[in-house]
Amino acid sequence: MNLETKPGSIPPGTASKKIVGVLDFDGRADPETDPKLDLATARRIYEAMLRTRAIDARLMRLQRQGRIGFHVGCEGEEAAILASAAAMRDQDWLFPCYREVGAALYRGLSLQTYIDNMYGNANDIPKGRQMPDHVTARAQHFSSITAPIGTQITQAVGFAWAAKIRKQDVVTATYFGDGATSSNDFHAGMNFAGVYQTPTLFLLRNNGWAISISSEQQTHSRTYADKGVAYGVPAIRVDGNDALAVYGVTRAAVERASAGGGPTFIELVTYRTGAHSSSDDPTAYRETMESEEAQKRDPLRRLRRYLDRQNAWSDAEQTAAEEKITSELSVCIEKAEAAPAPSIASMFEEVFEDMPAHLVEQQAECVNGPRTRKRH
Ligand SMILES: Cc1ncc(C[n+]2csc(CCOP(=O)(O)OP(=O)(O)O)c2C)c(N)n1
Ligand SMILES: [Mg+2]
Repeated sequence: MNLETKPGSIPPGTASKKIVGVLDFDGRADPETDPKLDLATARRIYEAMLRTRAIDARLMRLQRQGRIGFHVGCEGEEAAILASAAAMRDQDWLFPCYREVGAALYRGLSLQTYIDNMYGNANDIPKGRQMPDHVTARAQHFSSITAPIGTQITQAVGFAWAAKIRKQDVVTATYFGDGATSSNDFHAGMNFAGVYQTPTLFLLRNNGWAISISSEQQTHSRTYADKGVAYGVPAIRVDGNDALAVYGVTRAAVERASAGGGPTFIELVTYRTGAHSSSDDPTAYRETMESEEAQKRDPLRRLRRYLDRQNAWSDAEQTAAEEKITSELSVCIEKAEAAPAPSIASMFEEVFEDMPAHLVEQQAECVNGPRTRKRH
């Protein structure tokens, strides 16, 4: 038998390994790829990135102080998240992983609503029934964050298919990590989107790690973008730490999907500079040197340098933006800590329009049971 490809050789039909970029490390834009983003939008993206980083730092401190139970942030991945979210139109929907709360805030979710979710208090929309950082923001066209890896991928494809059937001009974008490419939902979503040509953007945040599993352990594919090719979905690799490149590629994919051109798989090549979450210690499985190298690629620094070159940002604006988010956070935290916990009865509510008899019985038993009595 004559196999066309020898074991270990590069198979035909792979995606380009080239990583599309616009900004160099000093914030100079390449005229060939520059999406010529208006400065107001570039500033808005930068401010959102700055805000997201400040929020992450504060929430991690609150977790260390024992005031909240958990936090998962996006340090180092802000451009991948915020520049892509900024490229989506208002009518489009985002189906996030757990690192994209900044995108919901960018779309108008109130900081108080997010902080209430971090505390799981009575004002939290899911009433403490979700983990912290698992917000829900329907008004912002941002689906509820789900904890199981990959489930948002099929949700995004189904939503896009429904929009296509109804002839609505809606594009969906789903964010997921490199680890999620090993999930069943990734296969189901990619295959369905390819066959039915749904208007869906697959935004893979390749941050190099799935908790402690490196990309080398995750896949034997040459690149993650190759996985798009396997499903007949056009795939492109982008520097995920380069806000302008992320914006330009995402916007082009939205326009193609909106015009009936089907899905796009975008591999956002980035790096998770922090821990996976507040429950993780990355020094147990990776060298710190690697993280230091990543600091040089910091997405905030690169966009700031670009803005500086256009005289579109100043140190005074930086300080003002940092002070604003610090005080906004203090107000929201104080309110969230003063709010009561959700009632025990609420555990049973908001699932069924008419609560079935067995739940009515269980609710009564629970509210009259020992959990509602004062601790002795
Ligand atoms: C179905 C499922 N399996 C396992 C987990 C536990 N888990 C939480 S995060 C994570 C790693 C995900 O890595 P990746 O997709 O690369 O996303 P990243 O955290 O790097 O953004 C795992 C395995 C889970 N939440 N759901
Ligand atoms: Mg990852």
